[in-house]
Amino acid sequence: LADEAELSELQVEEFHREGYLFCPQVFSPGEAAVLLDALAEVVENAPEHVVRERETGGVRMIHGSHLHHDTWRRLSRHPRLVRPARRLLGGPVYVYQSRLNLKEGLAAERPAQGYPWHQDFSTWHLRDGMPEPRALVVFTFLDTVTPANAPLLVVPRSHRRGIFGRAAPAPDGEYRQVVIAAAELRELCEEGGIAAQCGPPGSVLFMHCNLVHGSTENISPFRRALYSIVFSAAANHPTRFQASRSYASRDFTPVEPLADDCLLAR
Ligand SMILES: O=C(O)CCC(=O)C(=O)O
Repeated sequence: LADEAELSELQVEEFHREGYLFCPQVFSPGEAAVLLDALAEVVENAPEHVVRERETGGVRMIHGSHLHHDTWRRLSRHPRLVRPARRLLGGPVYVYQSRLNLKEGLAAERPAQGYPWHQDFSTWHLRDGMPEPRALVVFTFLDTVTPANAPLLVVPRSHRRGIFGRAAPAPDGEYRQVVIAAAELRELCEEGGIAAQCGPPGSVLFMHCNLVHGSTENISPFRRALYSIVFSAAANHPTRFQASRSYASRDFTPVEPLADDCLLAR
């Protein structure tokens, strides 16, 4: 990212054209170390909003850590995330959701599972009544991500055609996911390809909420942890409230960015 957490015109264009923007090492090694400590804390004191791996019982996903853990709260207000999110969404934003996606490395016979191809907005729209796809997912890389440890796979430019597919229960039972049918996927990938999102810790991926994405199981011995924060345009808030507060926010107050050194200064 350029100075002062501002995206360049070219980066903004790239996001709107491709549906995502990858920015390497937005956070320094020192800041990434603070995030790793926070990861260990939330996994150790896993609150009730934990989704576990079906096969191994290991932690797969934790929702809403920004609501009760200071480091994740600071990350969700970090100027290097909030200012680009405002720019890309064209105004004030609130935090709709956050999740830690863990994907442990292989420790026994069973690997951490992948995610079928889907779009995030479909769930928020169908279940929570979020009106418009004016939201984005900001993934902060906590570990080094390589082609070997099951990176996030995105289909460039697939965000432009609205919601695809059919409703299907999520494998973890936690939320309704709309999985993309094989024929649609082929067409989308023949046009846009598939881009694996790899990079060092502290890198950040800004992803449009209608971009088709997924990932495979992690058969490497290396963990692949990401922290994702969903920012939505301020006026674009849900109209149904059946999801728990840790999953979908009911606080639509626009976030104000903290100071640039907020992860290090305590
Ligand atoms: O962590 C991953 O590989 C995919 C996560 C994902 O698709 C999601 O959280 O919507």
